[in-house]
Amino acid sequence: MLAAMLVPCARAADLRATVHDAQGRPLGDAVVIVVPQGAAPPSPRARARLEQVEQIDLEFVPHVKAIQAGTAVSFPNRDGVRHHVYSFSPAKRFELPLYVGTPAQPVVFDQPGVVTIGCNIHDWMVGYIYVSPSPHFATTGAEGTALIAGLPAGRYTVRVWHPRLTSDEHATERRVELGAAALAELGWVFVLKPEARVRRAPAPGRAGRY
Ligand SMILES: [Cu+2]
Repeated sequence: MLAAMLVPCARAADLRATVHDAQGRPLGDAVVIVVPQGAAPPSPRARARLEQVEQIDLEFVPHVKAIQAGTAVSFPNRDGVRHHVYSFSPAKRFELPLYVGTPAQPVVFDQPGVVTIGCNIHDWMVGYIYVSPSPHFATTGAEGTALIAGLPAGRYTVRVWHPRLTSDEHATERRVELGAAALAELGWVFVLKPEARVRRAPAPGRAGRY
């Protein structure tokens, strides 16, 4: 057993996170971030990956996108109308002036933090890019669970971010020690802010009017 523990990555552990709201409903779009404690092994640079956040039926898809710091994201517009995507968030200010199709240059997110994105034309459009300092993260699906697989045995802090959290994400922190080839389960229950959308998107069939 001890020998196995001394060989990094020999047998990885998995972490399953479950998130519910105060009414007991599973919560999707929650980002679970797993950060190695202490002397972190050198974090692999974000693979030179290109991720995307689409605009479909006048909404950002996905509504919450988690990436590792250093990742580039493109913003393909799948609608028949122009969008003007921007963010004023300190972690990344950018602007993609009115466009159709896919802007030529993806946006690189190199600073960890939450980046709120909007559209100048359709002010109900809101989305979030969570830029993780750690390569280990996942987003919960509609069933409220996220699996972070392949974690080297060791100690971690685990925290959760969601756009409707009422507290700072660091207040959600838990510490966990993962053995080799183990499955750890952690659960959170959150009281949430009401959904703060300015107004709903019109039905997709009416999109041509905007
Ligand atoms: Cu728009």
